[in-house]
Order: sequence, then structure tokens, then C-alpha cells
Amino acid sequence: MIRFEYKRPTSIEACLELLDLYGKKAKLIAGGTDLMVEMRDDDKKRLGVEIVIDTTHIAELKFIDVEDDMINLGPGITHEEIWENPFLNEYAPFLCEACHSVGSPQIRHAGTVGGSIGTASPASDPLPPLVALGAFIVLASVNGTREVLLEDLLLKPYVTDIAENELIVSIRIPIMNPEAGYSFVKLGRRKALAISRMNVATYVELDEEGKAVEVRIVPGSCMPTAVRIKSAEEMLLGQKPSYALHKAIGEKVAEEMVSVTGRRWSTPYKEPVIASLVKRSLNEATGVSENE
Ligand SMILES: Cc1cc2nc3c(=O)[nH]c(=O)nc-3n(C[C@H](O)[C@H](O)[C@@H](O)COP(=O)(O)OP(=O)(O)OC[C@H]3O[C@@H](n4cnc5c(N)ncnc54)[C@H](O)[C@@H]3O)c2cc1C
Repeated sequence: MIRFEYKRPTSIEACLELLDLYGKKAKLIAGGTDLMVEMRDDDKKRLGVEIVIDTTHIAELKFIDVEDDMINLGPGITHEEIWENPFLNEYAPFLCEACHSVGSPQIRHAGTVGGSIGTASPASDPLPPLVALGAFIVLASVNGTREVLLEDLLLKPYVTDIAENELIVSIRIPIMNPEAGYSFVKLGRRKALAISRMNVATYVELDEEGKAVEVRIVPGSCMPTAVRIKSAEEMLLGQKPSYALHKAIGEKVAEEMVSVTGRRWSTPYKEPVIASLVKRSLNEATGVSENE
């Protein structure tokens, strides 16, 4: 473990001043479930972190409220708090399911949604549903605030567009159409404490004729970051959901994965698995069974 100085601001303003003062040398910590592991890792001890800024005493980062058709979520909200929130269970249910699948009770009580975004792991569980919901991230610094679509904030594995002096202050999630179908499916290495081997979040809106008018498909642990696979979404748009179509869409997602990542040692496993997970997730989201 490296030695570091510890700061514990109690307001956003004080936190932003610290970030501005220390720059590269400082690192924010929320639940610490990623950062502490990183700081103990021998290979990463030269990250250059000299000051750790604890955000857990900033009450302004812990809130869940609604404004017009947006849910505003504080980055300091834990995965367990998301899972237990009745409002989020109604308007962002697959985000709740994803948060409930994170690690173990200890990890879910400590780990935060802001920490998941800050880490930007390609294997994250909350990121695919957040991208499928079209979440925006509000970032603050001493220079002001800006709002970025989450999908655009995730640049590559473990790399975001969050500047050194910026703090996530809110996650803005458009309220889901209550008629929409959704699903989050996850395949882990083992049932407990599993970081996703692969996962998928899907969201589908149908018109009165049963044809898809809005489709979002976001696989996890598949692409370098959590992104919508537009070519696969287009296959369902304007069509009635069916088992055969979902199977073909799953295969399309697998094809897109290989076109981006190339063929690796894990491809023979990942290719059929992601195709099958996408098919299962779309079936779940639209209520299609094997015989349809
Ligand atoms: C045993 C174990 C099992 C796990 N299982 C899973 C799993 O199943 N699924 C899964 O998705 N994840 C899993 N994780 C990973 C981890 O729990 C998540 O990525 C997430 O909960 C981290 O949140 P945190 O609050 O602990 O982040 P921290 O470790 O405190 O911080 C993570 C990063 O985010 C930055 N950060 C934190 N808050 C902010 C903010 N407000 N603004 C800007 N940057 C910020 C930090 O600087 C740091 O870079 C697991 C971790 C462990 C140790």
C-alpha cells in the first residue's frame, strides 16, 4: 500500500478547490472498492497518487430526486440504495437489477454509482443499463459545470473524459416509458462475488401494432466501453419481435464485437455467449418465448 495524505471535504465547493489545488497528485475516493484495490496493486503503485480526497462526507452527492421527466441521482448513492429505492424500481428497473447483481452485500453497501462511472470498467454491471437509459453525467469543476452523455464520457477501458479537476455531481436519467420492455442479463464466473464475464441491457418500445419503435442494445464486457450497437438495434426497428429475429440480432452483436476487438483467445467462448445473451435479453424485454 502506498502512503498518502487524506482529505475529507464536506461540501462540493471544498472538494472542487482541493481538486484544483492538487491536480494530478489527487484521487477521489467514494466506496473505495476499486480505488483501494488499485492502490494496493504493486504494478500501479506509481500511479502518483499522493492525496486521497474522500467524498463520502459530502451530503450534496447523495440524493435521488425527480425534475420533470428526469431522475437526478447523486454519484454517492450506493448500489444497495439504488436497488432498494421504490421510485428507481419503477422508472429504471433494470438499473436496479444490475446494481443488485454487483459483487456481494459488502460491495453493494460501499460501492457507488459514481465510482462505477469513474472506474469505467468494460465489465461494469451498472454501465450498460445507464447507457441504455440515455443517462447524462453532470461534471463540476472550479471553472463551472458541463453535462455529457454517458456513452460519450466512456473513452476506452478504464479511461473517461473526466478531467483531473472535475467531480461527478449528478447522473441525469430520462424517466423510462412505463410501457417499454427492458431486461438486464448477466453471466458471471460464479454466482457470488462475480464481476461480469458478460452482460447485456436491452430496452424496447413497441407501437400499437406491436412493432418496435425504440430499441437500445448495450452489451457489457464485449466492447472496450458500454456502447449501443446501432446496427443490431436497426434490425428490430419497425419489426415485430420474434425468436428468429432476436437470434439473428444476437449474432449481429457478436459479429460487431469481433470486428472491433479482433479474434482473441477468448473469442470462441465470447462469440456464442454474447449472441445467446442478447437473444435472451431481447426475448425477456419483449415477452417472446422459444416457440415464437
Ligand atoms: C470483490 C469485488 C467485487 C466486485 N464486483 C463487481 C460486480 O459484480 N459488478 C460491478 O459492476 N463491479 C464490481 N466491482 C467493482 C466496484 O465495486 C464498482 O466498480 C463500483 O462499486 C466502484 O464504486 P466505489 O464507490 O467503490 O468507487 P471508488 O473505488 O471509490 O472509486 C472508483 C473510481 O471512481 C472515481 N470517483 C469516485 N467518485 C467520483 C466522483 N463523484 N466523481 C468523479 N470520479 C469519482 C475515483 O477517483 C476512482 O477512480 C467489484 C469490486 C470488488 C472489490
